[in-house]
Amino acid sequence: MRDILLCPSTMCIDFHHLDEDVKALDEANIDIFHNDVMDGTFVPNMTLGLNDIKAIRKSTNKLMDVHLMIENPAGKVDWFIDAGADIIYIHPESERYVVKTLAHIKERGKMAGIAINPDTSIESIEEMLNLCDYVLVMTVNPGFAGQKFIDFTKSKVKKLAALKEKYEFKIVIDGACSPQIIEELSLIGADGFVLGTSALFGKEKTYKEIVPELRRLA
Ligand code: S6P
Ligand code: MG
Repeated sequence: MRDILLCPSTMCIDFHHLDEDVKALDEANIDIFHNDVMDGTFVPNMTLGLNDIKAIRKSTNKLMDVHLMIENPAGKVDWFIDAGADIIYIHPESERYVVKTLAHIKERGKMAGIAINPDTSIESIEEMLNLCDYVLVMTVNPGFAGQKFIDFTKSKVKKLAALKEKYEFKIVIDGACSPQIIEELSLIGADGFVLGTSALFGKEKTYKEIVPELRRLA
């Protein structure tokens, strides 16, 4: 069994009982809370904001990432670091000076990651891997939970897996991570999975029952 990172997507929580659910996920032994931030421009949706991130931070001491799906995130990463994020993902498609922003995140003592859309080739981001602790591979077009897995993105995971040793980063998969996808992609080098409606939320079973079942798939 390989160790995998299980990262529940907080936009899939019913915010009527946010504190209760974050604590239940924490107790179910998940690894990283995945927080989706959207601006309605880079992606056609809006989800969490700074107040939500701060509220989640108060409910858990686990690692928290923020996945910034916003135009020009450079000037805004500090807001999310100050709100309690440990890992910040930016999209190279959204930013002119990606390397400068990644370096800034690391200078602030946090972990940096890039999130890549299905449109983005691995070749176009290879040099940036020098500054990445994580790479988030989007296996759907970003914006919404509950979408269909885009099959050709698997080849990006394979290409990235071949670069992991050289640059020392972890690969996390975001979008339609079903139990079957977790099993398949962990075999080809994925280190972690964002969990949404495909594997964790809206199910009959409790988080405490589902999380160990997912770990056994890897
Ligand atoms: C959407 C966002 C993701 C989703 C997650 C939902 O663009 O970045 O993090 O919240 O993919 O999971 P699922 O299983 O419903 O697709
Ligand atoms: Mg995400």
